[in-house]
Amino acid sequence: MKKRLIKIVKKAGKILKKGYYSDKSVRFKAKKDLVTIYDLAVEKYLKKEFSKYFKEFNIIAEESNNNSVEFGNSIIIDPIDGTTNFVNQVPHCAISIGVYKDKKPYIGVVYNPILEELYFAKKGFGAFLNGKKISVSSEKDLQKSLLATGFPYSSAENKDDLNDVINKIKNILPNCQDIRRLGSASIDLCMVAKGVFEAYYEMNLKAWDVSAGVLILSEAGGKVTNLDGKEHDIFEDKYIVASNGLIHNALLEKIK
Ligand code: LIP
Repeated sequence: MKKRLIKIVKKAGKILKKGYYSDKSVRFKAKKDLVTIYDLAVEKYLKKEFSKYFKEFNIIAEESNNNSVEFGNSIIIDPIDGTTNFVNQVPHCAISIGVYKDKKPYIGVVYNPILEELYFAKKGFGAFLNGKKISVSSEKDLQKSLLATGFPYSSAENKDDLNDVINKIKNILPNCQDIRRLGSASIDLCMVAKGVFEAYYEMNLKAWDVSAGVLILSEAGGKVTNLDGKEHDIFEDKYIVASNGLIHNALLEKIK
């Protein structure tokens, strides 16, 4: 499956890359949530190829109606994770593909065709960037840790979510080295996996934002939980907290 999957994702990356350097017609799904013709084109291409070659999996995809799709043996697609970056030509945008067998992560691919970076992990076989093994950082001190986060689209209308973001930053910022906001959850998780960031947290993400990144990070030696430190559920949990494992508890204490 690996070879065929990567071949398909790389081809889809050509569509993303063409769009990145072209005029895009942008539509607003919500006040802050964008979609372009390229999100739709990448998704259409991936769905066509996956249903041709991987018939044993159903498909859950960001721009599709997934109401009648039951999560189980599933391929979860985010055609462009970091659409706001894509629209504004910030080079942090990626195709994210999480392959799940019986609801358990099996393969994860995050491909950024602008920077030509392909992250790959298969359960039990480690995590790789362009074929080279990656692992999380060995930093143990939260105060020396570089973190990443994201801001939810709901902050446009939901005051509780907005206040939550601000309060968490108030608690964490004085207690770490600094905080970054790159704008693509799948890439943020991969940045923790390769040891650039010690940790990453965000609220209100969708399964397609993180379905691949969570496996890539755990295969790189990291830890992913919800706010209570329990196993993270990609469909159910409001918060994702992801780290190198070593600063996880210290971060959870500040976040809560
Ligand atoms: C986006 C994320 C981003 C997050 C947004 C959104 P999209 O994904 O990856 O980091 O802050 O809430 O979910 O919508 O570009 O696929």
